[in-house]
Amino acid sequence: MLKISDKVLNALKENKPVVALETTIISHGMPYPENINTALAVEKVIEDNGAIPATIGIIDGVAIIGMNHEEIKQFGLRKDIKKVSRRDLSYVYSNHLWGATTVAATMILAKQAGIEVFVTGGIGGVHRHAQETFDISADLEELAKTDVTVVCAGCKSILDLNLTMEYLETKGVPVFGFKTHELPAFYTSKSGIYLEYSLDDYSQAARVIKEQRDNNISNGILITNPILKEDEMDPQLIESIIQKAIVKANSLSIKGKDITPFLLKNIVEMTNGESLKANIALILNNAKVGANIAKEYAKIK
Ligand code: PSU
Ligand code: MN
Repeated sequence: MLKISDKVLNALKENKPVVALETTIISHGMPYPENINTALAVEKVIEDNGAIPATIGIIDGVAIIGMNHEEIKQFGLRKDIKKVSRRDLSYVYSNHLWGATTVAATMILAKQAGIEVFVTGGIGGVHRHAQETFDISADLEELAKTDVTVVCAGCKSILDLNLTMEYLETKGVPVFGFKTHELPAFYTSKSGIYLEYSLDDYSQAARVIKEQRDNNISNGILITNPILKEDEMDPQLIESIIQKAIVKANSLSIKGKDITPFLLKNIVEMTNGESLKANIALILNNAKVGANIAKEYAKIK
């Protein structure tokens, strides 16, 4: 069912640290050519930090664990790639389509391949006004049931971060700040939301993962790693742009799976690429942290 690259397969057999990466961020999350350059740069950071990257997506209906550079480039170029979350998997498999996996679908495939640590930029969450729209990302449901650790820069404030935290609490998902007690808000390091648990270093993160798995507490773990100070955006600027993007999405009746890509694209345009720069910087930083957590976990698991 899965096509695991030789490199990733060998690494898994030898208990070397492997880090999963998603493809929706390439096909639907960033413009060309930054999408491809970033995906390749993220892989390089993971390698430079001593782990093996496994970019995950679906090619002609086959789930690939560990894409080569040519395949990654295709995800940045092709226009016929579906955004694939849990519910889309069987359709895309059975119709031999190309699918870019979201956080949710990447978690499913990482788990199936035996990969514990997954690095991304930001996860989906509870959208603003979800009380009326019911728009809650399937990423949260996946964190509630799939045994994978997701390293991200928190949630984008296109979402309602307070509601997202409540949802994760209800679902029993442990949320950690990496060297912080404040939930990062993707483009900025601060959200005003207190996190009870902060991880001081990579080995503490690895020990948490080990306890979760050894005790069969079956669900995901969320590690939030704040964007670096020098890469942060002005909180007021980004908030006003997010509000404008949401108004535009509503006025065009954008719905369902199209909302997040629409907002991301419009935010990049309205910030003249400044948000893209922040996005790239934070994911490279997450790659470093995730690779080192995977390395520590491989030592003790
Ligand atoms: N946030 C980003 N970039 C992204 C996404 C979210 O900053 O590319 C993508 C991820 O793949 C995530 C998905 O899993 O959007 C969530 O989509 P939705 O809100 O439709 O669940
Ligand atoms: Mn949604």
